[in-house]
Amino acid sequence: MPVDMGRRRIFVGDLQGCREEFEALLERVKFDPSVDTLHPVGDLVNRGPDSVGCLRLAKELGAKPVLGNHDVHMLRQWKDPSHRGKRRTLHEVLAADDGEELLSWLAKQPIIRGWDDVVCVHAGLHPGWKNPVKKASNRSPFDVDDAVVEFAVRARYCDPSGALPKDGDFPPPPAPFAPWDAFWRARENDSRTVVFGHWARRGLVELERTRGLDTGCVYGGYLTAWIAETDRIESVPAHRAWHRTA
Ligand SMILES: [Mn+2]
Repeated sequence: MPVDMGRRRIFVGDLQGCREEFEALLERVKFDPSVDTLHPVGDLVNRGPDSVGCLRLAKELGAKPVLGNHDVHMLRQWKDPSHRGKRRTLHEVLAADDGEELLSWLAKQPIIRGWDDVVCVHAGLHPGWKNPVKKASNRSPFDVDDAVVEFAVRARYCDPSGALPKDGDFPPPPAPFAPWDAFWRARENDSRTVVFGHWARRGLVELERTRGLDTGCVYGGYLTAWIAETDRIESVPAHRAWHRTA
């Protein structure tokens, strides 16, 4: 496919409320909303200092994100007052004049987006999903099977059947578990590149047909963008560590 510099898809790693760095990254890539499209790879909110600012800026710029586990969690709490967990970020957003609008906008975003050459998901794609894009694109997570949502927004390691390790992701589970994207690269007759976030401990991933963009900005690392048309990585340093590493 010919490179069209006029219309770039700019994928942005986990924002987690890092609004200042989001603005700095937009400067760095010379984002032009009249021609470029911004695709945050999920986890726009939580942990960092300005979740509201990140949502507002993304919405104003016409961004087309996928949702991450933190986004889905906040939206579930918004829809269901009995939903478990701390509600601090939800309260922050609801305290803003435009909070309800921001939440409604976020709730319309899917967990997977796809093009002829790229698939975008927050965490991972299940090895058994023959057509991951059809599974969940253009639909709110509330219209998608919970098991599909959970894998897409949380997976790191899985086995060839897509089962997740019982003891979690750290320390890394032994074979046959592998980072889910190993199974993506093993797919035959699929030339699409998958772009994702969610895995700050692993950091930047640049493997064949695989781009991982969570470089831990909220922990004091970097905020990273991938420009699909030119296959370029750009990043800006965190202004400080906003949250301790888990
Ligand atoms: Mn995440």
